[in-house]
Amino acid sequence: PIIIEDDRTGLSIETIRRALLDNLYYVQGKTPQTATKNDFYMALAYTVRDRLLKRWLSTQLTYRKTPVKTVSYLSAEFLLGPHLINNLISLNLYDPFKKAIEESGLNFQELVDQEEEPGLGNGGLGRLAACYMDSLATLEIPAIGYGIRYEFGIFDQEIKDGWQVEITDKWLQYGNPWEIARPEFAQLVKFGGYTESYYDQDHIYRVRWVPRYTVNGIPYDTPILGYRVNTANTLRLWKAEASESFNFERFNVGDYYGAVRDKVACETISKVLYPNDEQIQGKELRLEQQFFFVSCSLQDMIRIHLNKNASLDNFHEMWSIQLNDTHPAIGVAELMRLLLDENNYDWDTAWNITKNTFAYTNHTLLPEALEKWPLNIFGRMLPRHLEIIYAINHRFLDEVRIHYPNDVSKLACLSIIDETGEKYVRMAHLACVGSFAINGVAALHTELLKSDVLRDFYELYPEKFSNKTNGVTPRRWMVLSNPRMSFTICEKIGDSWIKNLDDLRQLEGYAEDGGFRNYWQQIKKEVKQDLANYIQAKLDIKVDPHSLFDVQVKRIHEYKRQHLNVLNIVTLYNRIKNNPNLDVTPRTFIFGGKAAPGYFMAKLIIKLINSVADVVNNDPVICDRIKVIFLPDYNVTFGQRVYPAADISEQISTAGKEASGTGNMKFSLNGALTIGTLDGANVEIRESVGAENFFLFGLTTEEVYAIRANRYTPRDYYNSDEELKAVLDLISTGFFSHGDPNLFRPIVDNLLYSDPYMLLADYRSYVDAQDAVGCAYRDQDHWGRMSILNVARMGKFSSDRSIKDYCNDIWKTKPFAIDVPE
Ligand code: 26Q
Repeated sequence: PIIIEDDRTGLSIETIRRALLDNLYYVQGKTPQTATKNDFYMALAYTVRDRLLKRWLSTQLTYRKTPVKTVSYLSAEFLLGPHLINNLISLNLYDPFKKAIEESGLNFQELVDQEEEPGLGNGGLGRLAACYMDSLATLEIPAIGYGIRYEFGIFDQEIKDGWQVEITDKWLQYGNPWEIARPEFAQLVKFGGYTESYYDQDHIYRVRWVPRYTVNGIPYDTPILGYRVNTANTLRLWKAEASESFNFERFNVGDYYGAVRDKVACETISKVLYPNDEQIQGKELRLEQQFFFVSCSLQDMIRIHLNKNASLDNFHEMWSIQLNDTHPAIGVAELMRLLLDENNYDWDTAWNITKNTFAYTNHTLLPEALEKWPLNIFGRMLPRHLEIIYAINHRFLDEVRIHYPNDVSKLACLSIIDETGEKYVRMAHLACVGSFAINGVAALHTELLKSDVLRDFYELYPEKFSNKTNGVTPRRWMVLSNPRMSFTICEKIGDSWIKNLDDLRQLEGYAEDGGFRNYWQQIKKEVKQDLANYIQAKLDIKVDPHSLFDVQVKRIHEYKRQHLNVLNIVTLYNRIKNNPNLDVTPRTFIFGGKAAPGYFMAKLIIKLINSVADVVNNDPVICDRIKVIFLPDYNVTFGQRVYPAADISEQISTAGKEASGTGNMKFSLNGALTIGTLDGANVEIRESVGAENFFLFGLTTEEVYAIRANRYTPRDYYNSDEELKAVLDLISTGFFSHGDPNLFRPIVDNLLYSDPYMLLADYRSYVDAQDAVGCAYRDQDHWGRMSILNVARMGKFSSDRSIKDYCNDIWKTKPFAIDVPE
């Protein structure tokens, strides 16, 4: 009998080919003769989407009719990266799709490269949210991610004359096949105005908020597939639109133009992602964004809850809301408002529900990154929330007074309102008071939260604190990005490690197998050749895949110390210039990363890297022994290329500054060795892979604190280290700036006269560790062993492990398997 498969669901190569042409015609409105590459990509994406909808709809239907506890992950950022291949891998359809495309006479990679990645995040925090969504689905945990559908994500970076130039990220311009708008679930959000009290029909005192304007939130849903399970969770992102009633008055007085202008104004709320990480300015629009998506999300959860529950009495038993840093912390006050004002709960009941619903993750140790909002801005935009926060604070401080009867200083330290100068709302304090759980993102970070940043809260509520070391998804960061290595691993130990990363441990035995080590290094060489080809194509620079690939990719920030890396490069440069026959291990230094547009020093560091690259790469004496590459526009897509190709991973932040890091994990999982400080998760990575397989350098957190306490004098290091002096002097003379001694003066002066991140104190130790790296690389056999052991011992750093820890210790949620009817 002839079996004809449905175009929308069939999995044979023939059907996929037919479906592709069908979608090209009926969705894109094109025939192959006139279709662009992007048309073909869109048709391909819809063909994949057709094949995942069954799981998504089954999952959502199951959640709707089952009383399961749901995780709600609130995050201002989700840095997803491209969907297409990830979804194919999850569905186990990669091979048939690739074949179908190729048999259609198309270039698979070319179509895949058409996808614009949704860059709806700055860096680590946003990417963590994306890895956690992947693990939640793979572990079959009922979950929903809530955030903002920024029309423009993180800017695209171009390098002009060595400087960063920002370009608007128009990721939606050709349409987004992975999202579905759900205007029927729109929510209204109020802003501004005033509050008034009244007595309701039962003569109970109540407050009503009379807003100055309202904004409509339209949800856009993206399915998040679990790996080879039926679960497909939802990422729901809100877009701001003008509400109907909004410009009523203006219309009534015939001010049509004014009405339209106001309409545009409120649509700016979801226009653009703020491109700052770790250094924040108190911009009103940012607070509007935060309240906008949090209010939409909480109202949406209440809507869903009341679909299957009689009341909100059990809200906290059915939902755990995770606050991804303080960006959504206003949720504490908003849930109180929704319960008190819109659902008529009394304070104590509302507070009991609220404080048993929220949990808060802190991601930073930098004091300047702790969010606080000037009271006047806050009160003008959210008058009712300010009242509620005062009421929360009043009761909280009563509790503090009982705990510390004779200590008024505790009140000022702990208060949600900072009254030391200009008044502020401290968002971390609101999050701590309003949450039942507080966690850091690496063991060291959590200890520093307890002893330092949140010390007073730890003293008051020790039971709320726990550590949840970050993790990354092995699906994207191994299987997808490094298929060569993944196949090699599967050949030896099967594929269980993809879901059970601890199974990588079985590779340990093969580290002793000389043949396997050889093969392992050969694979690495091939991956490095791929990157070399890419660099050749993009930058027209030739790099040698036999050289040591030394990679630092991450946001550009002084605390991450890209400029310490530069000091080492210039040191090597000086050594070769002084001794042209020096036998150095050939190295390619690869940098990537964006600087916040308003962060002068970070932008100057980019210029410095490019200026040093210009000199080093073109000096005949160097003769290609060292190459310096700055790859523009570092993003998830480029990360997928670069982690697999690295030999050495640079994790060189000042101890006590990097909360965790997650790039460190991606490198090590791809067989790179780490040169790093005892900071963030580096500490745990080193413990896991073994100290002998990790290049440690630098001060410890305790030493950093001790030196600071005794006044740090960076000049002493300059005066007592010839090589360091030569490096800083060379930069100062204008050697890398066409003779201009002023260009890099802000960097050199900062190092000599203040050096807040202690580069000079760590310089000698870093350069010596880099020498050890260079030596070690010459013994390829030994290097191969260390590389295999790194991968074999990294199981802990799967985001699956992180999510299981959150589920067991914080959310108390269990997997719920999804049935998909035939
Ligand atoms: C806040 C208010 C206004 C404007 C911007 C912001 C803002 C935005 C993004 C503040 C901070 C961020 C991002 C922080 C971040 O990415 N932190 C990183 O989180 C990772 C995941 O836990 C850690 O691994 C990194 O160590 C930490 O730096």
